[in-house]
Amino acid sequence: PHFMALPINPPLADLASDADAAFRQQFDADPTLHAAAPGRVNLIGEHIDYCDGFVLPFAIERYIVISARANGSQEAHIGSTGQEVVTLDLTKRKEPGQPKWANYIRGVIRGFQDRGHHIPGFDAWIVSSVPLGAGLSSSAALECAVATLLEGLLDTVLDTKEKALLAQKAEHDFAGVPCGIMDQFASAFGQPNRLVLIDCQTGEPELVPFENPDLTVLIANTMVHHELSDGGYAARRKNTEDGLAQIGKSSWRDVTAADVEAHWDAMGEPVNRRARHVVGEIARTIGAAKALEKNDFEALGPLMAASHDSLRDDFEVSCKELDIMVEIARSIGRAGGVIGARMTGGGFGGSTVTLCESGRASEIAETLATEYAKATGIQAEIFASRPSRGAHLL
Ligand code: GAF
Repeated sequence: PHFMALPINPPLADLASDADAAFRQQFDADPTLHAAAPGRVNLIGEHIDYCDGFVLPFAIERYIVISARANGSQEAHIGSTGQEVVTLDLTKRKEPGQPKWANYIRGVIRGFQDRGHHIPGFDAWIVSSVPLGAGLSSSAALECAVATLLEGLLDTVLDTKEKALLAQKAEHDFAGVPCGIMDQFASAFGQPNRLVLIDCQTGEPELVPFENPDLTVLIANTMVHHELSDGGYAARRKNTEDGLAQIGKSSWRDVTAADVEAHWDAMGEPVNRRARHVVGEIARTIGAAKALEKNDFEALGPLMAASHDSLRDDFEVSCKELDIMVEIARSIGRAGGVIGARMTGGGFGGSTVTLCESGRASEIAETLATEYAKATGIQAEIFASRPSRGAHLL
């Protein structure tokens, strides 16, 4: 049988030439700098990066690419497909403003300004193959791409961790999302054939091999727009802080399932269920990293399933469409080549991640798309990605 081919992830060179063409059109000059940074998918470890947990994302073959050139002025002119060109006065310390999409850029510029850098004027054009609002960290990709561009403009190189933290601060202070470190770390540290296992207590990433060609990671965008700045994310984070305070420990890493039980009534609804998610998900992520190391897929699948169920029932960040997509993957099952499936990223819409056998990947993608369309009337966007290289200058 023939199945629909999975879409090809646009090569970086193609994105760069698209950005160059738009840049020339807009600015009537040739760009001299190119910065790229990827989105990410998370295999497991959700909503625990801000709880000192472990997370297991990787950088995907979907990028934001920026073509740019110094313009000899004190202004940045930045364009992107479908947006008005934004002008930023670089003599001023950047503050959040309008239009909102430029806040990621303002926030990163501010991070460099706070480190004593004077940013020279530049023109830039941004293109993206990271689906927007799909829970695949297009915002972290933009932050890391801008930070990389500024490194190029200033002829300086930040330590990778510092760059990721600068990008995270931009997200906090300029986009209003109190995110953890997962997305910016994945976008900054990603490498081909490597997962970015992050110990969020120490803030140290470990690059873990993920090379088995028989494994494919499918990403299914439910097309339900995910928005983290509307309060749901911040509310979850607050729940976990309240839970930890009730339990009376200084880190979730020291909290056991028995501690959660013992403080169940005192924590009350919904904090107790949030706490159960955190403790369970930390254990599952450690288990999943070990299972992957041993190619133990029989152990991995149930961990991914339990992660999804916990995010749906206890953490309440899934949605009907994510649940449907995951259910379809589950019903294909191990016999049909699916190893595991779950929602990925912050939730409230966005994407699922399905780990499957490569030989069955197109067939599985087709079933996911067809059954999802039948159930919801929505045409999902499904693609595969190998782990890819983090932010860099081209
Ligand atoms: C979003 C956040 F940005 C991350 O820091 C992480 O908390 C994730 O949601 C949930 O795991 O992507």
